[in-house]
Amino acid sequence: MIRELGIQVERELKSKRHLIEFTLKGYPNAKNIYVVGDFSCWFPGAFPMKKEEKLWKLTLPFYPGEYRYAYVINGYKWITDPDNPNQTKNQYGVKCSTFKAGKEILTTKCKRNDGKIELKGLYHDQTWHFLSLINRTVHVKFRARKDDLTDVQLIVHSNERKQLQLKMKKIWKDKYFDYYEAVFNLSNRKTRYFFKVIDTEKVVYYSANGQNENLEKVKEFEIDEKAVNKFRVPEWVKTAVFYQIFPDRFYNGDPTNDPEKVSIWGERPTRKNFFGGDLQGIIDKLDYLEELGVNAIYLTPIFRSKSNHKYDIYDYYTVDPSFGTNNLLKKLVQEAHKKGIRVMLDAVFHHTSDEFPIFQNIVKFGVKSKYKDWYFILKYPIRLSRTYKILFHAPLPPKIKFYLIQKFHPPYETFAGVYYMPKLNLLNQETAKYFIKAAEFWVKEFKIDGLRFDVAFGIPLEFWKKLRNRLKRINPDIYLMAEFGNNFSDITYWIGAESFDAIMNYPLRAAILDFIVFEKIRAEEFHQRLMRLLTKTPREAIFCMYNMLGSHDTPRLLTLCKGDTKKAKLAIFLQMTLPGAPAIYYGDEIGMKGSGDPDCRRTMLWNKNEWNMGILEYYRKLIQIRKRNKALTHGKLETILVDNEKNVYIFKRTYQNNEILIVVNNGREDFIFKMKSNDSFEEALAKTMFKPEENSIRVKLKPKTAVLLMRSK
Ligand SMILES: [Ca+2]
Ligand SMILES: [Ca+2]
Repeated sequence: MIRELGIQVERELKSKRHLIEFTLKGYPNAKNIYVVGDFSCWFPGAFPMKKEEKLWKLTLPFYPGEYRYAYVINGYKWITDPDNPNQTKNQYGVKCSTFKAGKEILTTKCKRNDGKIELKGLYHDQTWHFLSLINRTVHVKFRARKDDLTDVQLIVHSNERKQLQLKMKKIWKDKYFDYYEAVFNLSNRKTRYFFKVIDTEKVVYYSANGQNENLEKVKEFEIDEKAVNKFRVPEWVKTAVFYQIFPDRFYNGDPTNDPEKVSIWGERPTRKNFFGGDLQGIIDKLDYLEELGVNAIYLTPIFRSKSNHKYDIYDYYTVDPSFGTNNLLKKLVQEAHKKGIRVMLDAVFHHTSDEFPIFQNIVKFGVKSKYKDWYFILKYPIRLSRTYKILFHAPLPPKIKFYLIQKFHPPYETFAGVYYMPKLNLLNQETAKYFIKAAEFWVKEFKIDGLRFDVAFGIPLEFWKKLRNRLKRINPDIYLMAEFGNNFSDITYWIGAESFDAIMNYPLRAAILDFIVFEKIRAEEFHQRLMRLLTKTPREAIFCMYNMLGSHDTPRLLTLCKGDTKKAKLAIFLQMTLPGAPAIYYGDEIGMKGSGDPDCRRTMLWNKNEWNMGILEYYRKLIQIRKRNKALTHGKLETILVDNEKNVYIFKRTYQNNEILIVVNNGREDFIFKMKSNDSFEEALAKTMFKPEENSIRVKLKPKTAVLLMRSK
């Protein structure tokens, strides 16, 4: 059952969210029941319900809107809410339930130009959703019902005499609301503000005490710098260009540490084979990375594990011997730092290997093990059924296999039904302590710069909050980045002062691929999806999102482009020019191919004759352009033109007096870009000059190409 309990008010930041209570009857013997939904990547784990007598319960705060959800029993059995008749399907085509938070706000009909204003729809608070303060620049957002208003103005006071009146710009709309934004610089005086909300003749004021028609009753919002500044992200990430390495496949720098049976470098990867790549190999190739221009590397897991991917760790304190030693990891970090290259490791805290000694203790001692609460054991003794074993090894299509494995699952919760990855119970204090210590050990001992958290969306936020506090205390500059497994999920809970600095930006990847590579959406929808992301991401985090076009879990870019380098280049172009830190999956820079896992994990090509030099040069150039222009790393984005018919998207990135105009022709025809100007412009990639003729600049773009235009001095 779903019930709205009321409004949760957070006084300091003036936020009001609707408290939604989820309840479920029955299932007296369940170990865990999770709420999953749009807000948790549909993955069980982050939101466990609590059993209260005969009911399972959980209450979560939401902004008004429509949300989809389901329940997952013991991590495997998916059910819709039996007491809620409102059902739909999620993006995976699976049945789910749906609810509206703040229903009374969503149901009224609104019209622009009718002289009426839907008061309940007006909203602003001082959380990152609506207010951010970076380097004395204040970004203010305001929300109103969709298509209700003719104008919104932001009135800013810094002292009695001076008043700023700013017209707010509409930046995005969703199904129910319009979102407006204005930007101003903070003065040294105490700054106060409120909103003037207009529909033709009707004027209403929105301030800290809500809506008022009477200006005298307005109680202004005040900017408390300390409260607003709670969410801080590491500055270095803004200028980072990441390079993701799957260590077994990058370079074999030390054949003496190879696993027993290694395949020949260049053979096709299987789920089980090894190739002997290692940390020495990465040290040996640091010059290559430096030359490419990357200044941060992200290594998939490197601690002791039996698999080639090492996402099933059995010793969190020791580098896997086939990769090297702890001392070699220290050396790698030192050598990388000498070149100005940061190092990010992969933290796998959602599950361990089934060979992790503590799990083995439970296997041995069963319910008597003192560690039994470290995992979610559904049945003792721990044994895999015959059916499960047969299914697990059967060569079935992945979707069918996944379905069957969930049905005949192991007697404990796992990652996606994989028996050798038992899921950890991080709400158990001892367990949480153990893994926080492991993370602290890496940060302190190895001086790493970042951590990427595997299956972050499957772990309760309470754990992440603790971990964040502890790690940021050791190194305030540590980058904490979450894997995010769903292209359309709401990131609200997953970025901010109580969770992560940023996420692996699969949603942006999906938008770029759908627009450029698959041509499933056109310029208008690409723009909408980009604006949704930029509106829903904390301003602070926008410039340090991990923007990738591929990873060890996806087919490679060039393969998705079916070898069309024009498409690949245009996708790379957007990755390098949109806000956020671009991340290259090893080998993509030389045009490596590979379909889904394990084929996307082929060995790196080191024979230059096999490299796609065109793509490599293109990456190098764009990286250099990024490095020279703060507009691309720190600058705001402004959409200039969305031409759906021609499929052209034009935007501008600006930081102080650094301004870059970016024209993307994703159409099938040539596009002539014309702009009034008396100045000359230089195209940064080809270094072509465009001089004004009859007071205007004219640039011709071939299909599937883009340009970066900068005013020439
Ligand atoms: Ca209206
Ligand atoms: Ca080796």
